[in-house]
Amino acid sequence: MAGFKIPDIKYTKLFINGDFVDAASGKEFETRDPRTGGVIANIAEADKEDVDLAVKAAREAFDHGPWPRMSGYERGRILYKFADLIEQHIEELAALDGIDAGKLFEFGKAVDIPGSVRMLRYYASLADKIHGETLKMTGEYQGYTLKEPIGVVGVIIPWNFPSTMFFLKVSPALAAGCTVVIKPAEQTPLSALFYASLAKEAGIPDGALNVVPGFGPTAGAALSSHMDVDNISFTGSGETGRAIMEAAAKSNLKTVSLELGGKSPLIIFDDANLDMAAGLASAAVFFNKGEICVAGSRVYVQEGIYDEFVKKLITVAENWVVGDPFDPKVNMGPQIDKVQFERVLKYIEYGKRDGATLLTGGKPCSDNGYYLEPTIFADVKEDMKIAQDEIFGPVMSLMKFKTIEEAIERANCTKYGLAAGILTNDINTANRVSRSVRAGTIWVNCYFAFDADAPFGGYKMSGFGRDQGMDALQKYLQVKSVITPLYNSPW
Ligand code: TXE
Repeated sequence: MAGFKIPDIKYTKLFINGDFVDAASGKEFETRDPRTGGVIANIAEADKEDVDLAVKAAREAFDHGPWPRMSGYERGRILYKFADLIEQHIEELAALDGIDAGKLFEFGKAVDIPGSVRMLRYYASLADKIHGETLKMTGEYQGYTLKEPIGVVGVIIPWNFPSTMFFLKVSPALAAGCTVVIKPAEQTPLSALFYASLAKEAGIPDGALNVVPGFGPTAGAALSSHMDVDNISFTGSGETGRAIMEAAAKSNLKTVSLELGGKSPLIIFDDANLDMAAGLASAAVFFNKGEICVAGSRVYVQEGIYDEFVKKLITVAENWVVGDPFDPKVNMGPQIDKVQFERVLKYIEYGKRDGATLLTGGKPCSDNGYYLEPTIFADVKEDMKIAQDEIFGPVMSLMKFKTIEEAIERANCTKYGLAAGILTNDINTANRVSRSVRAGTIWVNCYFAFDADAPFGGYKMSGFGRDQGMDALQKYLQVKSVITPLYNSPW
């Protein structure tokens, strides 16, 4: 931890119409450090009145402001500048996510923040490449389509990847020419407010990007039920996803996209390299303390390698270093908060109660903060809660299988369909499983291979709509058909 300095907290107010302002109610809430449970800062707490002001500013910026009207090239230039400014503050931003979310500082510096910069640049480069089509039509008419920004976009994000989530949603929405009101998770408002200040410095016009930290049932609900919000882009729990869809349906029928987590299978075939498999399987579920929607939390191992694999897996898991996320030797920091910490412990109890075998871990590993041991259960059955529910913590369910048919069937037997991993050297096996597992992302001989260019989202109850790639841009665009007579008007 030598040389590391906790940054000053510069931004604690709501960011509305280009200014940092207090909440209308004057209320504040505490954001806490999961390493200790202690308070980091008091943050202005947005409620309905503040969301109304933010939406009003975004509406005005959309209906009359320069952002949707400037050329895509100009918008792209401003987004590139925003990306450059973020790049100048990588260390500070990684530190903010480190104290707010318990995320590994070195990883944040190397991956989370640079990945957010890359995301922004990817969409900056697309801002002047938003095209419609020429319509041939039949008879007397010709036409073309215009791709127009959808309007005011409401964004609601969780706490597990505060920076990545911010740019996953905000970059394509802004590139499309939309204006945005974003509500970061109440656990992690710090980096989002910093990004607001950098957006202003980059030249994003007032009202085009508003940041309203607050709680779900108040600020989040006000945004999703707002009559002047045209689209909501959400990542979080299934329960909240349903509430958001309901609010959209009951208000103005705004379009919605939902990314709702998963229970992703990792399938390891007999021919896989065992050392690679043990390392990858551990990382797939212990990375980011298991607080990742694509965690490979169900690990299926073919019977021929099972016993040897388990020995290697336990060794890797027991050498996984849990501790302060600012220590470069550490692999896993604390769970986000007391609620999640206790929820994971409850699932560990369910595992024991339902008859799974606890191979390693299963306990808190510090008196202070929310640290948990990497935990592995074997002999897990498909109908156990630990095999079906998203735990969102460092808990692996290990299962043995015989044939490829069985692996496919079991991989598909949850309500989720976000991602899956396959480890094999047989191309036919890889191809067959890739096409048979119902999930939005399939990683073959890798895991967590994210890229701005690769669409990401769910099948089944993992949600709908895609983040990343060209597909994400389409979420924030309307298609308009313009039709004219080919020669003389028949009217
Ligand atoms: O999620 P919520 P929570 C899963 C994971 C985790 C569980 C609960 O299994 O254990 O969800 O986490 C806002 N209207 N995921 O309680 O409530 C909230 O303020 C509008 C998976 O943190 O979904 C926050 O900004 N918004 C996931 C955001 O929704 C509302 C990541 C997410 O919080 C709202 C996080 C409402 N009524 C949790 N209620 C993933 N897919 O990666 C809450 N919010």
